[in-house]
Amino acid sequence: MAMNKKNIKFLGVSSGICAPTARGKIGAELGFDAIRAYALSAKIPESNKQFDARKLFTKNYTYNGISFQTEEIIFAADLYSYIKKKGSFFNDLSPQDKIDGNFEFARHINYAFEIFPKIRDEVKNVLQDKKEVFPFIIAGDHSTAAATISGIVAYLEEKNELLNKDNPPKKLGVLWVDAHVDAHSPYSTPSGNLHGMPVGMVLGLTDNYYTGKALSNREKLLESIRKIKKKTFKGEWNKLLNILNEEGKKEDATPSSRLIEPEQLAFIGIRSYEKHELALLKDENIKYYHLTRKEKVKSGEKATKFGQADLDRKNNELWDKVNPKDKSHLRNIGLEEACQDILYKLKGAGCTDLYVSFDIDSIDGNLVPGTGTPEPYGLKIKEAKRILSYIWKQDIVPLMAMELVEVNPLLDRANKTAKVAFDIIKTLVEHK
Ligand SMILES: [Mn+2]
Repeated sequence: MAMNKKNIKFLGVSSGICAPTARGKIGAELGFDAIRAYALSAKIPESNKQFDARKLFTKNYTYNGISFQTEEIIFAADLYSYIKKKGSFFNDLSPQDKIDGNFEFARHINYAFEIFPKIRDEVKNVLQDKKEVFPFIIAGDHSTAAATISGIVAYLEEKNELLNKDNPPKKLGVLWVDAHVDAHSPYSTPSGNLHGMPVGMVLGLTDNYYTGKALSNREKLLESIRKIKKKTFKGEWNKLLNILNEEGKKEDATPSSRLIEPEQLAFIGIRSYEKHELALLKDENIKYYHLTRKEKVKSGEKATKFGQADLDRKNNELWDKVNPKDKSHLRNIGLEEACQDILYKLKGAGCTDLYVSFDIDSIDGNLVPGTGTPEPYGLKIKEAKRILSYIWKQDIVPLMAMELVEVNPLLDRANKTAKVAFDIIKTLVEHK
């Protein structure tokens, strides 16, 4: 049995402060509104048998035998009143960080403390609905994925308690479709942005995974600051991990467990990552299919920095150079084959249900300029749809929930990225 599509509930999680706001990139909290605005401006269909995009995110809409509902958990306005209360969004940083200026190890973690429990509880509530609802989360910055996974895991754990002992326990598999690995923690982050840490949160990372010595000058500098600041961020990070494990009330508790084990996790589309993240993937034997890493692509033109030249390029074929011997390169295996391979590995690890976290930046940055950290050489839109169609249809590890994140209309051009996001969501409606 593939995914249950009878009742789909869109959950709006409009948070955006944990993306790189320091560079003026606030705006991911408006992603859901941009997608919805695009849908609302669609043409009126000629007959009422046709799909009516204008109705998809209204209170209740039925099409093709599927009922759609929309519920908002976190609003963009919540973030703005939080900032208003603080006076400025930099005012929730610790005093030491404000003295030091631009760098902090878990920026705006106080906002995560506020919204994560709400997201976790509501995701769990929706899953407990007797009508068997499929949650489709449309979120802003990627950090909240950890709260979503926390809600799903809590739901599965409760279900396991009620299960007859002869039944195999429910176990979550997580497929991360993203340009980035998002597996940092304050112990390794180069930016301090929590949207690069949701994988680190669900794996409960409390150490820098990289043990080698090949650090850049900047990394060496950060390491020395990290040593001084560890006392501050350790407590805050542990508090966040404990919130995710529903033990948020114990202030100084050490994180009791990981939400998922590395074997329950896999990646598609990654092409921008730090040493620490790669070390984690290799050491923990985590399955991944990557695309071309930008630094390795050089043919006359500098491709190390994502710039206007990348945005203007019509396609990435010339640049997407593939080493044919690289067995983990997505282009050497094929999309469906990669998905199948990942799903059998997750199934082998005992996973019974799948969650897909789809970051819009998994798609080529040329095609989705409206996102905080666009990366070139990504998936084509058709490829992203093929991956998701395959995931929706398959019954190796059936899909129980998914999310789409990181649309930022303030960085977009004429709502282009919201249109891509909407087209991807629409695939779900059309999919037979
Ligand atoms: Mn991401």
